[in-house]
Amino acid sequence: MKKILVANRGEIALRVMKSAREMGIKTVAVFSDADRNAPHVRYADEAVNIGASPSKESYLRGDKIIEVAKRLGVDAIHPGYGFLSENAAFAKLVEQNKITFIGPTPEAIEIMGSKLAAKETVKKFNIPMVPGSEGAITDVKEAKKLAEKIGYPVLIKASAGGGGKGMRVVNSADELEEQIQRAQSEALSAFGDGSVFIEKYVASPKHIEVQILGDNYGNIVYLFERECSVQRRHQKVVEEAPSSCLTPEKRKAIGEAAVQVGQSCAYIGAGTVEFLVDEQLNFYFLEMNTRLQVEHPVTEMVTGIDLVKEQIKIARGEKLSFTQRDLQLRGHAIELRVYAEDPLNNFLPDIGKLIQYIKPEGPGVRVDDGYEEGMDIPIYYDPMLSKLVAYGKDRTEAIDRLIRAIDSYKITGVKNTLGFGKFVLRHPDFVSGKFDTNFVGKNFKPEYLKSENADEMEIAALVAERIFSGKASKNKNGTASKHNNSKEGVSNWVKQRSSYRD
Ligand code: MV4
Repeated sequence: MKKILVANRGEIALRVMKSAREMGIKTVAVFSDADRNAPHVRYADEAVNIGASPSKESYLRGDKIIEVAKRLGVDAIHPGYGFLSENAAFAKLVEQNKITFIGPTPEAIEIMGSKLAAKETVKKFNIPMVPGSEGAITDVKEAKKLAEKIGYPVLIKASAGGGGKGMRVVNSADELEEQIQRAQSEALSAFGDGSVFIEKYVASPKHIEVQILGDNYGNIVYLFERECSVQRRHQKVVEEAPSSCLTPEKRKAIGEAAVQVGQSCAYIGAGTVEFLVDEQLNFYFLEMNTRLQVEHPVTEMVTGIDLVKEQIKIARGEKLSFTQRDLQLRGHAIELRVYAEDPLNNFLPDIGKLIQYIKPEGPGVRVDDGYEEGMDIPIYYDPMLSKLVAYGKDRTEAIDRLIRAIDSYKITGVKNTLGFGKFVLRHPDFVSGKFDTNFVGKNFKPEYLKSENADEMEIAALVAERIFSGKASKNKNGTASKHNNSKEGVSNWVKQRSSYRD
């Protein structure tokens, strides 16, 4: 493998090219009009414009990308995440053109792209799954019986849905029929597949996913888990490895379950198996993502393994060079996704010129990004500016380093979520590890980021932190007060320094 085309943009295109370069492999960038001057274009050995700015006319044009690959004598295509990464037809077309697809087989992509097919495939392996319907709902009466049996609330999910799209919570039998019909017609128009199914609704789950790697010889290992519960409307905000809620025994059990999910579809390459974890630490298989994920760096930092290199080696036909026993967790890593969004205005994407862009540095800090000072942030793509990752010997050191990095990250010109990230990292429930997927909805109010006086709020923050960690004053009942949303007290344990935003 001498030359790889990266069918992506931004930070992940750069990330992939860096590993390729370390391996002595030449790189080809493709780019849209909006990305003409993007760093991934300059970093690559060759770069080709593949069309207009909208993704549909460029990064989603599999036909054009393959044409470029053939013209430039490319050996393999890495799809990154998003765009064509989980498109089975594209993976197939790549292989039909005698180019290596750096990823799983089209068959595995296809199976795991359907939640129903995934559950069906995994069933033979005794993987715990949330109680629910077998197959798509075809008969409302039967669905009602089942819902009665598993107990309300139930959740209706679209088989082809992803990232929470097409999900509906149903609280009682009299809503069920209407909600099923709505979900079906919505799924049909959104995904071209109207199949929906029901599951018992787990009200306050944690979201934990397991990284796996499989080679062409049937070897599959797990690279431990990532805790991804801190998310806002299905957009992940903070991810960490390992999860502070798992015991070594649970970690092994969930890891081995993930490997079995991989075995169920003869998985090759890097993949992620998603689980819901309830308050009793029962875990349930949700779905599998057949790509390299955004949050892969935290796994790299705690395992010391370069996941992109492993993907490339596997695609070259090499055997995994390590076994499960060789893999060890070391330290703790936390990633903050920095978005060009305005937390004070419902996280509306913000575009414009990056007037100042100065990255944090220092021990244990990694920044994966795809923009530079002076660049325009285009409106056409995902608003993620960068991933700020901190590593420490333990969780406390990782948090401290990440906050230190946030404080020295200078971004002006576009509104961003650095201050929001600091809010999360300093929140007592985050610090204590007592959080689930409801964390942001339950705890965040935009007022917490608003202040005229940064210094004053820094002090308020410190005081609040002490109160909530139980180190200082107790309330009248003699108990350290749990979170309250009043303006005085907590309201601003986080105050972003005014330099974060313009
Ligand atoms: C669930 C659930 C509760 N009960 N399934 C959301 C995205 C999709 N991958 C699965 N999701 C969920 N499935 C049952 N039976 C709650 C969620 C969920 C969620 C899952 C992972 C991460 C964040 C989430 C936020 C809200 C709901």
